[in-house]
Amino acid sequence: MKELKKIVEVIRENKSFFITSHIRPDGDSIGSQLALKRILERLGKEVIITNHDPAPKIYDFLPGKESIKQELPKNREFDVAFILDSPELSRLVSTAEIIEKAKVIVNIDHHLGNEKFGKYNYVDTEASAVGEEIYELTRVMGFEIDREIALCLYVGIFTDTGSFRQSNTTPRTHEIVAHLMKIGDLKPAQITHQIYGTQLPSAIKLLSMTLDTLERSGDGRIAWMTITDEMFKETGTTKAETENFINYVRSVKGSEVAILFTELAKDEVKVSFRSKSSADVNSIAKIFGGGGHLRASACTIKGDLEEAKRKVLVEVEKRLKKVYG
Ligand SMILES: [Mn+2]
Repeated sequence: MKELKKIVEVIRENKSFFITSHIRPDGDSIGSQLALKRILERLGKEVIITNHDPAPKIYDFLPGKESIKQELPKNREFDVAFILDSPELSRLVSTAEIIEKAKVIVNIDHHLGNEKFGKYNYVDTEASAVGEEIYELTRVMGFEIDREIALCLYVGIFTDTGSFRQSNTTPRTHEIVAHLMKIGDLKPAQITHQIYGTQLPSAIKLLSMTLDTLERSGDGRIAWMTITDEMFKETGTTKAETENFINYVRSVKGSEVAILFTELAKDEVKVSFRSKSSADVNSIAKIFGGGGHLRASACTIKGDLEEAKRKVLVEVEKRLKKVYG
């Protein structure tokens, strides 16, 4: 609360703002950045959003999305840089250099192990999404949310909670969402359709190929699927189209840890984890330089795909042994 009040002061006292978030942005990073931009603009501030990667096409319906740039503005300084949904600066990649060009850094995040790199750090690991935190910020500011902001925040919370199915969904999440729905006259069925009902046939082809790779450990507690670089090439798809794939692994009966291995490039493997039990996948991802939340985390491993899989599976086995003996 104290930190939030400080951030409100920072907003009041400054004029130019830069907003960024992590590589391969998801619904929460896009939604919360656009909501914050609109809040600041309505207060008469100058705002620029830059991300390392473009936003997935499924978020094209979000108001202001076309304003998100990939190139850092040249020869520019900002009063304040907001860094959203990113536990560490290295996750920003190309936009990290903004740190040297802004007088004040504000860090708003909900990941475990956030490095508190800002002058002000609003890090709430109980928040389901940064969308929730931006909502709380507007409450402290006494700022009236409009339809566009409500939609952006809703999408952030909706996607980061896995459509309100994951364990990070709290009573507060539903209170906030109920309020957003009322203010924005939001239609959940329509939004769900826009995010999950507009897949290109090529993405479905990739999904079908990916489902075919399902493997399980002997006891069935670990389930995993693999997407190779070859599969992306064959279907003409990109990583942006795989956001929902991990949920298919998660849905396998008896699986307690679900893993999706994605070959991002030759010798670069992204590993996404979901846990349905008490197995803490944040600590597993941490072994490989990643992190996230207790039941949802990720890391990127440099090296051969098969080698990465073997290493990860050994660690997951070890963790599960600790839980079950
Ligand atoms: Mn998030």
